[in-house]
Amino acid sequence: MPANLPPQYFAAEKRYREAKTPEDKIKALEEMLAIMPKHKGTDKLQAALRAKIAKFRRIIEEQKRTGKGRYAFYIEKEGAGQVILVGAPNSGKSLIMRRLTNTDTKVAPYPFTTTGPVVGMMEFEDIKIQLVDLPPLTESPMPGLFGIIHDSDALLWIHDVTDPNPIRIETEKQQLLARKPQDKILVVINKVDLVNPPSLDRWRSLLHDFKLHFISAQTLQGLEELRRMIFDILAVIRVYTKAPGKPIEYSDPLILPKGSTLLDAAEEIHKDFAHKLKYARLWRGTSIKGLRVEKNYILEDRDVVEFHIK
Ligand SMILES: Nc1nc2c(ncn2[C@@H]2O[C@H](COP(=O)(O)OP(=O)(O)OP(=O)(O)O)[C@@H](O)[C@H]2O)c(=O)[nH]1
Ligand SMILES: [Mg+2]
Repeated sequence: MPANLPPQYFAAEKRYREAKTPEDKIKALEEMLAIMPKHKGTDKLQAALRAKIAKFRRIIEEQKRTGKGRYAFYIEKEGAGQVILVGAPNSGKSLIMRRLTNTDTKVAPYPFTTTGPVVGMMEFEDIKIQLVDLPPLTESPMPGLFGIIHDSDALLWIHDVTDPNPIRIETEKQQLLARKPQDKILVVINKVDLVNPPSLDRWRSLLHDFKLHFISAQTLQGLEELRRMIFDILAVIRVYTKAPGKPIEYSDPLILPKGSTLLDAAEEIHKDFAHKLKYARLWRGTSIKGLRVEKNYILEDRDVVEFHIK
């Protein structure tokens, strides 16, 4: 890696790593090429970038020819995390999606209504979480569906409350657990307006080892709590930053995995920044005000940090 690449190069490189579609990969690679100083020392790197661009162009061509492929359903992540709605035909995935995101994914009283991924953003307090509505989970689901499930950050596993079929549930459970750890799956039992509360115990015993939530997308019962539970299943925290003597930056908080340290937060901003970090002052709720904390300090959701650098 040749030295003296400008910081913009690394920003573009980050976009390249995070890009989910071959089109976006190419865009970021082209930016990296444009930013890079052109001299003998960067010849090899230039050639490597051009080879990568060519590779992604071939992938696009391939997709056009076959009309599908691994990259056909790559969904670029946006917001604080990507959460997928999966479940049997007609369980109410699309209506839940509409209620939470205001996207106009089609809802209909017959199965197999949704035929491809539909992406939308759900607001939760001061952040947005990406939701993806999918065609139903069946014995032979849409090609690429399992790839999307695998690549996501968490799953909402939706059921129609009137269909507590143990065989279907077991089949779906195997399909999902092969691709996502159990603590990243939230079970949502929908259409509770159609049954009496005592019948919900059946579901509690069928899925006792999962986090469970009962809703009606029709009457909106349980939907607001669902937003909070979706945030919780992502297992991330929001961290607000401020510079010494400046006000707190309340928009666009850093999103970090639970358990992240002060140093992780600094690295999320920039590698160089993390190198320069000395300590920080921390504000937390009404209890902690301007406490000096060191690099290995574990942050919590809604912490405010003021970075002090060398
Ligand atoms: N009574 C009642 N009906 C609901 C509820 N949620 C969804 N429905 C109805 O159930 C039917 C199926 O809803 P969809 O949202 O299209 O179901 P889906 O899971 O997206 O279906 P596919 O795309 O085919 O997999 C529609 O007629 C909805 O109006 C609910 O909470 N209560
Ligand atoms: Mg649907």
